[in-house]
Amino acid sequence: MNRLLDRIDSPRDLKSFDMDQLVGLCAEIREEIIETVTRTGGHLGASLGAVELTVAIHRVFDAPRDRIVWDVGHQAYGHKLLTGRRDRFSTIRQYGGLSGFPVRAESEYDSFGVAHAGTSISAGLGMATALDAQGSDARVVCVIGDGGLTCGMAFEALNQAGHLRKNLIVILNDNEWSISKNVGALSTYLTRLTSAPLYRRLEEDVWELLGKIPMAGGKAQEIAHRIKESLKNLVIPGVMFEELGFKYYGPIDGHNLADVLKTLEHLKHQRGPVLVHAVTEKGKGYPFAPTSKTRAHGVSPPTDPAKAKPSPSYTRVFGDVLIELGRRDPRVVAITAAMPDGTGTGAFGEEFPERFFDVGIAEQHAVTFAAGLACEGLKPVVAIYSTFLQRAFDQVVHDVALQSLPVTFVMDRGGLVGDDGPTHHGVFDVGYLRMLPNFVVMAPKDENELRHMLYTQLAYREGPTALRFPRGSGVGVELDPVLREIPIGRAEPIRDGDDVVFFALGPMVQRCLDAAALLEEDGISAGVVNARFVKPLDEELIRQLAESVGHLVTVEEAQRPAGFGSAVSELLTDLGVEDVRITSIALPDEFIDHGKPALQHTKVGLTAEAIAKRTLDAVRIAPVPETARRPA
Ligand SMILES: Cc1ncc(C[n+]2csc(CCOP(=O)(O)OP(=O)(O)O)c2C)c(N)n1
Repeated sequence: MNRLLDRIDSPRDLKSFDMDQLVGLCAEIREEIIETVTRTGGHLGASLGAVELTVAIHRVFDAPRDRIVWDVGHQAYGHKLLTGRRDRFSTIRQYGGLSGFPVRAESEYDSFGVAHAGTSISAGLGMATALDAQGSDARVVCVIGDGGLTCGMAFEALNQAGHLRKNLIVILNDNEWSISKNVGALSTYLTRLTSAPLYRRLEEDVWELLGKIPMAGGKAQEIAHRIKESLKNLVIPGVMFEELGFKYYGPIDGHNLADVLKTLEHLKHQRGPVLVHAVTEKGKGYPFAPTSKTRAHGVSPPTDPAKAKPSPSYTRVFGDVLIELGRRDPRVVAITAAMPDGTGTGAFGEEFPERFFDVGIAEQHAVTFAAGLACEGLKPVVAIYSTFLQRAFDQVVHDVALQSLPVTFVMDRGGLVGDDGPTHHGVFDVGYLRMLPNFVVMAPKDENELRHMLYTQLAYREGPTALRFPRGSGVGVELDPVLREIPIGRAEPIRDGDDVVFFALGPMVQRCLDAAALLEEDGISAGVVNARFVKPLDEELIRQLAESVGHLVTVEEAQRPAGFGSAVSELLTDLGVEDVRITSIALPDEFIDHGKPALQHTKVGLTAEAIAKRTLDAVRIAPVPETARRPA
């Protein structure tokens, strides 16, 4: 096969391409992305929408000397194809293969690691400032979506960039879509900018004019600039970016390669901060994108039709019970940070539009907004992925916990998430929430318990509560018809055992039941307790079992430092319980690579077999002496 793409081992190779070849290259990149990603699964829509921008950036700038900083990084598949990773592209998001996001350790062309939104302008500004200080004239190009621009930190960065006036090029890739349709006043504003035909035409005229008038002492440029300023204000009252100190170019058609190239060539030599507003179409070239609710933001690999239909996901069960509880109590309101579908809250929003808030990619604001709602007697449910709540830690501490406001946090993707990898694992939440005074933190053993827990959270008015559940299908258990409150801080003993007792958190309960069955074959009698609560702990039960059995094994899919196991150890120390052995099975103090969840669980020792083996070793190495045990 004689593809243009196969001639590109580094961006240098596309410098010699003529315009027809560049256009052909764009088509091939699209084809390659669609062909591969519909097989492997991954972020499709964003990368397809950014193909021409990617080719133009690599044509005009000299990466890696010039720094390209992607926001979120899910649109960088084309960039990976052009920067020496074409041969490994089919391994994307698979264990040992390419990451689905830019990673500094993966390539010198990935100038900044990313996957959470809104970081590009801050990182780019830092680089531009450092390069300037070192006397380098290397350029920094940040590419941020209209969704990413709803992040508070993107504005914090614009604010400083307009003030510092370093050379920084920001490309705003505006496709009007976040994961779902972008929302908010900023989105409306961008639409106004892009649908102001008079301004666009006049802008082009001024551009032309600038090219034609001989630059006599900068006078013509100055006049043209003044014309441009006044015309602009005629149509759009103050282009916000210009007010913030950026030179604003656009809107341009982000799929018109010639236009994009011309604009970037022009800007390459501009001084100070500039922003190019490129209008693109998310999912461009993928036939199913226009009818997809998310413009093909992400696609899953094809499923095996022979496989049994999976049980409904935890997300789905949560979304359903939220609606049920919303029907019962008009004070229940739901908040998402740009992820109505991902968090399962979209259906609640359709039924109760006035009680549903998509705040944009603004987790910090989401949390403090919820705090305000709680102050006035509403029952806000912040539905969020565990990994994204990290961004709002201070808001959780300062605005919610400190004032003990009854905000309900529901954290999806608690635990290892698979193909998205370390940027998306929800493994720190147990640690960062259990340390906070006033918080109740819980994890259900299955989707049925999840429903009771949400009911419990909304009934609890004394302070904030957090619930964490894993990505993916539930266990497949029956759902109780009647919801009930679970006593706060009460664990659930499930299986008796004389030699050792598992204290398991969330989905690890089932894993420990399987491990207990395996241990029985080795003559070890293992009990299992569904811990339910990370905070407050069931002191009485922990003390009693520590004293009667003498060996507790805590099992959690969260970081070991500061995790649930640490909490149990701290408690036993505080209670002065001696002669007890504690084995803590949790995630190691490292970032876990992307790959399939089953493989990740094997790697970290969280399969039933690994849990059983670890426990057997612990029991055999030093059995608890009979004398250390007291009757229950
Ligand atoms: C802090 C944070 N919150 C949520 C997400 C989940 N997320 C991934 S991509 C995305 C939408 C990004 O929209 P935009 O920047 O416009 O890029 P597009 O996908 O439209 O190209 C969201 C909300 C994230 N990556 N980071």
